[in-house]
Amino acid sequence: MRTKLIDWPTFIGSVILLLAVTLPLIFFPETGKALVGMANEYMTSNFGILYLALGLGAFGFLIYVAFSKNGHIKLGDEDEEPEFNNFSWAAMLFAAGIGSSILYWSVIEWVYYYEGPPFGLTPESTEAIQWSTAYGMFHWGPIAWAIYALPALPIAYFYYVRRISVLKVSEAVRPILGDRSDGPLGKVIDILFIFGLLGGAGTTLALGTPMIAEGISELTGIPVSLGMKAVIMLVCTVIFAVSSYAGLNKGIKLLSDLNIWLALGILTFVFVFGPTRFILETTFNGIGIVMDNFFRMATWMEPFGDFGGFTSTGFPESWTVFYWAWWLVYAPFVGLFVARISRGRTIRGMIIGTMVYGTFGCVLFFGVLGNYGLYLHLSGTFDVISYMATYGPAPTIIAIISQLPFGSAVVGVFTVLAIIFLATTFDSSSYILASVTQKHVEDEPLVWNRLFWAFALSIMPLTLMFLGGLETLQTASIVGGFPLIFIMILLGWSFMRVSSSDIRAQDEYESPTIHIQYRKKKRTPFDVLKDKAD
Ligand code: NM2
Repeated sequence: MRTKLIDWPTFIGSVILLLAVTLPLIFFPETGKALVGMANEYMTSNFGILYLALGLGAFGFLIYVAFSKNGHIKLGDEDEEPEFNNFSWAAMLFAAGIGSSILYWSVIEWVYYYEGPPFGLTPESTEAIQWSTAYGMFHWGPIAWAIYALPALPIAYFYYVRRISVLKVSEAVRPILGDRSDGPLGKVIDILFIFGLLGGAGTTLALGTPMIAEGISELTGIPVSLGMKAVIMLVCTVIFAVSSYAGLNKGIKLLSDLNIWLALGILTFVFVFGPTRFILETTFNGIGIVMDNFFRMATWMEPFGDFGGFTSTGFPESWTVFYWAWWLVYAPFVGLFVARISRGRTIRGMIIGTMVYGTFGCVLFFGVLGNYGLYLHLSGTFDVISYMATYGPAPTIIAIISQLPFGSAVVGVFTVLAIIFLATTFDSSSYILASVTQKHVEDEPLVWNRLFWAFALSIMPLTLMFLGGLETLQTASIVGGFPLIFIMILLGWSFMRVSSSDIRAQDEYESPTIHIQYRKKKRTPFDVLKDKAD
């Protein structure tokens, strides 16, 4: 076992922080829950605006970078072809950044908006129906993907342009933090990111497992139990551990390709055998609503609270702020991963690819699966709302899917897809967690390290699921992810600083792609700046 490569302070620090949060939850679940709940409440109600501002800021920033000079920079050698073709790249991006939660929320999210609509509208009203077809796409749309894409900029830049073989968040903020990146501050940044990701992944697992369990129960007739969920989690863990073990090319890419084909298959099936015209029109209409109200949705905070005849609904906190926070805890990981697979692309290609393919994929899911459920309800074929009130979300999702022709077969494929979606998010997470806890990554992170994180990713939520503290962990990770807001700003700033100074230092460059000839010995204005600062 090679242990010299491991960055022990980060590795041990993360494990300690994790135990420090998990163990009290195991021993004092009630108190822990109350405390974390209070922290969450305090944070989302007082700092909700920071999240919304970050989302909008990231969106504007990326569009700016994509069309600026910095966007032309090539990640890799001048004549280098992209390491992965567009299809595999988009498939890996989507499969890593999106887990089984998309199957969960795309089918059912509209129900929540229909029953608890935004802007103080009347539940179940015609306006509520309209918004319910649009809000899901917004929460999984361009702003969300911009949050994902931002960390990829400095990380990819350092990895492929400056060729520093360190895949770490702390490394990517070095231009701003200087040597402090190697000190405690840098470690804290990496540990916070690891903690956030583990919690975010816990949320994914907590949503995905009951849904997979319902699917299996529908197919086999075996009732859902805690034991069954545990077995499912273990099977999923084995699948993604094997994929992570096999590495980027043999495991992760293969599973991602399979994932995309299955997903496209299911979406096409529902589209063709479901209410095709209704799906097309509601999706189109929904896109229009989002475009028309994009900034309104991105900034809506209910500032008037309970005065002046306004009633606060808590909608922005429980949806938009929560979602941005959830995307945020995943963002450094997706950024690290996107950076890793983007060799041979330009910064601009990476940004636009992430935002466009990502949003497009989510729109497909929400448009097809969500509107299919809505159709069942509105047409009176299947009363989704009452079913949901009686049985809860996971059984409702499976019940909606089973209404399709060849219902059981589709439920089968849907369940397999959920498992693969879960696995493709988790294999890349463990791959990245392993990279971050190493001093540097030659080609791929160490195998035992990858496996360690693969198991850590699911053993911990599994334990909490049995003890009932999983929700608390999810909330804790969202709360713990708060500092990531500032880390995101540092990441964006770092990228601009380094890439702009490299561009300035470049004697000549050829449009349209800038190939930075970065040699370690050559002093750039950035180095001069750094020396001055030192
Ligand atoms: N996001 C996309 O479970 C998953 O789909 C992973 C969740 C952040 C809402 C990511």
